[in-house]
Amino acid sequence: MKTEISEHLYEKACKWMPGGVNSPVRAFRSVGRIPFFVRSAKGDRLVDEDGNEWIDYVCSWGPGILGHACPEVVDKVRKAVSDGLSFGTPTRKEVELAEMICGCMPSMEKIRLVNSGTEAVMSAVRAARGYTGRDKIVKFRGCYHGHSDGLLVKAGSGLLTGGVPDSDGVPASYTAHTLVAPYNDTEKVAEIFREYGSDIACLIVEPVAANMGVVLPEDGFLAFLREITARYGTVLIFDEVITGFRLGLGGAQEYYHVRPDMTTLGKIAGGGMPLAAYGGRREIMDCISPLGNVYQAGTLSGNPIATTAGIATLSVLMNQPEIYGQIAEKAERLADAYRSHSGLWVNRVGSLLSVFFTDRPVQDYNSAILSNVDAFAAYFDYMLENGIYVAPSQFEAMFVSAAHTTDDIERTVTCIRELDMDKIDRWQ
Ligand code: KE4
Repeated sequence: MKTEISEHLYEKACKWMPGGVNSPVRAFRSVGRIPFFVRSAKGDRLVDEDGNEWIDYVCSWGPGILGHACPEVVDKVRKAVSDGLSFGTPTRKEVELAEMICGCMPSMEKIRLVNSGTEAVMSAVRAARGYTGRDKIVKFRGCYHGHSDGLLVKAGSGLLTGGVPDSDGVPASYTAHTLVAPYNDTEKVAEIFREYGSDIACLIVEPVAANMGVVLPEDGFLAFLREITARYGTVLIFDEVITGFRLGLGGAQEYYHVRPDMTTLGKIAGGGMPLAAYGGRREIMDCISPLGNVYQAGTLSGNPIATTAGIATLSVLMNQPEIYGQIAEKAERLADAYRSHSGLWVNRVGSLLSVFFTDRPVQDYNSAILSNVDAFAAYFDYMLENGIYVAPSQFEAMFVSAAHTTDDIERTVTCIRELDMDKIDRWQ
């Protein structure tokens, strides 16, 4: 594998950008490699600056459900750019995209378009606090909701105390109202509500966790969260930045038949362009400026190019809903291959999956971190040497797109089945 150009670019990148990247996970630090620099992508393939080509199972961390440079999307974007890039005024496309999203997710009676998942979550939490007049929020260990201060938290000592910042630069006072529980642990959630229920503005959850690797909600977990939040007048927020339009047009809330009060979206909703959204019950969203007193704004919110990509992407998915069954089948082919090895644990829902290097079930953060990250790094190298790019971290997800060809899936299946677990151990 030639790497000279990527190495040269990385050296320059490190001079101008922290870690040479604009988002930490891209730096490949947890797999101990220098990252490759992508020149172009088409369908299920990435091509880097040295000409290496990979079958891509990261899909830009989820947006690429149709594959890269999907003609139905790129053609529309290409035309849109000739009409101007940004106006800072209302546009027809914002209305069209809002109608499409709210039509797919009826719990989103009103919506606000923003530029990133972080911004969507930060704004949704502010809206929930403004609507309830309460301060505390509940999140789950191992769930990631973007990098806004109050959500960069791990559990404090004991589960009922305020969160401890996960990051430097976040004052402890910014996370004191953030309570953390283990994912899938209804008992601990009930304890938190018994202690703080009347002061909890919102509970935010990834309905399928995908930031500790993919961890599925146990039967009844989401329904329990719906019941207890309703009982205490707490706003239930589903962070569907990953699962939205990934598990189906109605996201995880349709898949698991649980209706949240608010939802955050990103990634697929913008077709890979910087577009995200938050929305929910009308009475909550009407608290948002200029109607209400919860302030939120954005120069490029609802940008005409990003909305074009979002509309085009959702149009393809709405016109070809069979895509969801097809990509789920492809993902199951991969999961089945991983299961052929002892010492691996696979979690999959639809076209979203993770393989963990542990032989024990992975149902929350504490079980996920038992995975052997050195073995994962050796597996990552093996896959890359075989022309296959999976997420460069044990605690990320694998995505399958409509563009993954049968040949590439079968090539990946063969590669997985031929994984030599003994050699992986020696590779560590
Ligand atoms: P962004 O601000 O990165 O657009 O979205 C934040 C976010 C919010 N909620 C969920 C459930 C998310 O998964 C994310 C971001 N996901 C990561 C991948 N695990 C983005 C990749 C990265 O950070 O570079």
